[in-house]
Amino acid sequence: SRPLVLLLGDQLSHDMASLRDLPDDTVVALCEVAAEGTYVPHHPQKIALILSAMRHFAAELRDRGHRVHYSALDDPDNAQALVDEAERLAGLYACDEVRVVRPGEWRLWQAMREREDAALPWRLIEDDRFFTTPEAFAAWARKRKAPRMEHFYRMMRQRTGLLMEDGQPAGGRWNFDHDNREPLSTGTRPPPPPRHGRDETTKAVLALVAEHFPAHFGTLENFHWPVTRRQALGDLRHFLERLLPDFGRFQDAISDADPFLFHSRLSAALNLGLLSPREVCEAVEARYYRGEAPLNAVEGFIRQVLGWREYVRGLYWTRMPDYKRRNALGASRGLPAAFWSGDTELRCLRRAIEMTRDQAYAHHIQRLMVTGNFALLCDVAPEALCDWYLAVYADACEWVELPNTLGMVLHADGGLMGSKPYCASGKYIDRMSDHCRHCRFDPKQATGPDACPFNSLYWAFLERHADALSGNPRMSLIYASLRRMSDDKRAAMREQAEAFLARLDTAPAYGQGVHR
Ligand code: FAD
Ligand code: DLZ
Repeated sequence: SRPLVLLLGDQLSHDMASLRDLPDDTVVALCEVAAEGTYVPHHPQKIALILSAMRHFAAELRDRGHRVHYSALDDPDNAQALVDEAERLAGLYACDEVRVVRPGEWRLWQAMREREDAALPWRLIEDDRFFTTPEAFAAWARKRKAPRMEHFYRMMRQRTGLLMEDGQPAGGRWNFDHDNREPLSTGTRPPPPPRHGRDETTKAVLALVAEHFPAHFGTLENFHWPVTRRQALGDLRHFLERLLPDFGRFQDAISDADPFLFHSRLSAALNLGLLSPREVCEAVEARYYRGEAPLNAVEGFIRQVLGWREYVRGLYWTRMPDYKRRNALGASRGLPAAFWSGDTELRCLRRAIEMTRDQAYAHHIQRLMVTGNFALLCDVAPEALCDWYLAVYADACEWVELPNTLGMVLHADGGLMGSKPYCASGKYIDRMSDHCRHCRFDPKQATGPDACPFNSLYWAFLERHADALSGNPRMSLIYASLRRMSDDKRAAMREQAEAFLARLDTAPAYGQGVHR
């Protein structure tokens, strides 16, 4: 056969299954297309990262002797959609099939699968860059009534041997989360992230993105993402040497000034394929055995990559396409307009959105407990919120974004991702961050003009969704507190929340407004 190999923008690994055992002279195609840049309004840094990484990867493939066709965004013949462009190139090079590894999104997978029996057949190949496959995950999940990340993670630890000693978890426990909840102590200054030089390729891409996507939310100024494996390995080294020892204890901390703290910033490089999850986990594990990083940090990190990252992917591929339509709490509000403008008096929310705009990044706790928690408490519709998270982060791919947003944040999957919603009041944000001291609202007040809106929103949310949530054993303490409250207090809180929600501007859906 004479295949055309299509490599997608998040398939930038030299050991991709689609690059193995190729007939001589096979054309490997990478295609920049407008459709992928605009199906949600991606952050300009995310588009620039992907296009620059694709261009660098194409050059590396040529250096390794591959025959590469690179479709640039402004090529006049470009069909501007992945399937159409690949089929155009297959015609151009007289190929008789298109080979591609499973893409990271259902919509593309579906479009490609529909062509498996076409005159020009598409051959879909399994992605083996992960620790597990959707098929193996499905087999594991089938045996369980209620699949839980924790059980999956333990099985994966045993299967990979990561942090295992004679069949037992290192340190005698599977989980060190309770050591990983410190707020940032005064005077702790995390080192700034590495800054990679911008070569001519990256400069050209930054100019192209500025020209083609001028209305997308987000700035390009702080573009420091690694666009090659070499740069990504530099970021990994920086993480191992400078950040990992404190990664655990400050994992849940939030800072008004620092977007990155001790987080690795490796998600984008992992998702594009510049780094493999296995090499990253093994490098982190080695630091523990060399006595260079504590177990709570190392286990905390491996739990995220070997546990959560693989679990959400398994859930995505075994539950789609129905998963995307789940809305267990019946949420229907549009996206708050402040998510695009940053224009809000809630300091924590404003800073998370500003950091997102400036860095195409916010760390996990900001995504979950600030923007996510706010959207949950306001009953924002899953579709509106998912489109936002998919657009604004450099690391966003639907297979990982959707379960985190729809499941973990909004509890819209009825409890598959988390056994209870991660809802919290202003008290949590005050404990974990220094935002409140810069905020005009008081986290200790629940009603009145100076009260932190998170407080009344929190109690009103619990009251509104009591039918769905109060029977949950993990929510029983909190519902007991709600019941102990006087009727007057509950009513005052409800009124305060309703007044806030009535004033909350929502943004027009994508395509009906400008996202700046
Ligand atoms: P670190 O804190 O250094 O964590 C290490 C690594 O663990 C990350 O690089 C990532 O690969 C993995 N990881 C951590 N948490 C998760 C998680 N919950 N699910 C899957 N992997 C995880 N991550 C994405 O890669 N893409 C997304 O589109 C994405 N969307 C999210 C949306 C929401 C609403 C939430 C709450 C989380 C989302 N996450 C997503 C997970 C997590 O927030 C990011 O992986 C993390 O913030 C990336 O920064 P980091 O590399 O510095 O992570
Ligand atoms: C996100 C993205 C963007 C902005 N542009 C491209 C592109 O021009 N060409 C491409 O192959 N991939 C791009 N991507 C990544 C794809 O959207 C990604 O491969 C799918 O979402 C599946 O994960």
